[in-house]
Amino acid sequence: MTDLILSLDVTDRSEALRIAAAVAPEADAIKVGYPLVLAAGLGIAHDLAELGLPLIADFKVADIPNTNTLICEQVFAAGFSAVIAQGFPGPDSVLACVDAARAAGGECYVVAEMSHPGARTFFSEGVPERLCAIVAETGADGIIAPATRPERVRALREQVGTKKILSPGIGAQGGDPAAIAALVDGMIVGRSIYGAEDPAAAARAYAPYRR
Ligand code: NUP
Repeated sequence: MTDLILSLDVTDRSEALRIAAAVAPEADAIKVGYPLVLAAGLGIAHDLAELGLPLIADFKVADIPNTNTLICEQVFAAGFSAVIAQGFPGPDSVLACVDAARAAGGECYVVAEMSHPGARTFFSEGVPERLCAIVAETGADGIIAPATRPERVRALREQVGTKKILSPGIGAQGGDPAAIAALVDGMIVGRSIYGAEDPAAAARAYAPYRR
């Protein structure tokens, strides 16, 4: 049993606010990324924060430490409560995100392994495990791991222990909530909720797997 995190990847401001308000009672957090922020502006974060749910910035921050700090300061000032960073730039870059999160009372998650088919090209051969080591070293709050590959989530759980695992790839990418919910702390679901005719009803379908 786990949290349900709405991935709000729509590119129309009023549609985003309408879907978020409808789904909020059925969800535990909202994740926003480049599609919505580039379309509607960073100010959308303040509007969404009013719904009272944690707000995760999926910007996959992946720069030098100083730039990561500057990015994350803007993220938290905008009203987000957590940020997602890439781990491959190395521990100092991740630590910059973790420090900025801590300074704002927020959280930082690191992508350990991505959910799409092509992710196998570079997120392989021990790399995800090394990224989990960076999570431990920097004190990040947890990882992003693929719902499309539950066996990999199981392996990465051994690496991160009680740190949180948030897992995208359920629904549109083929991941099955029944197979993944018990392994993770958060199910990240986008298209199969926001793309449904009745997003609130689509979100309610995940209720049996929620904490
Ligand atoms: O490995 C990842 N896979 C993934 O799908 C890491 C991510 N952050 N995501 C994001 O999760 C992706 O960018 C999208 O915002 C969401 C999944 O959406 P959907 O496939 O449920 O529509």
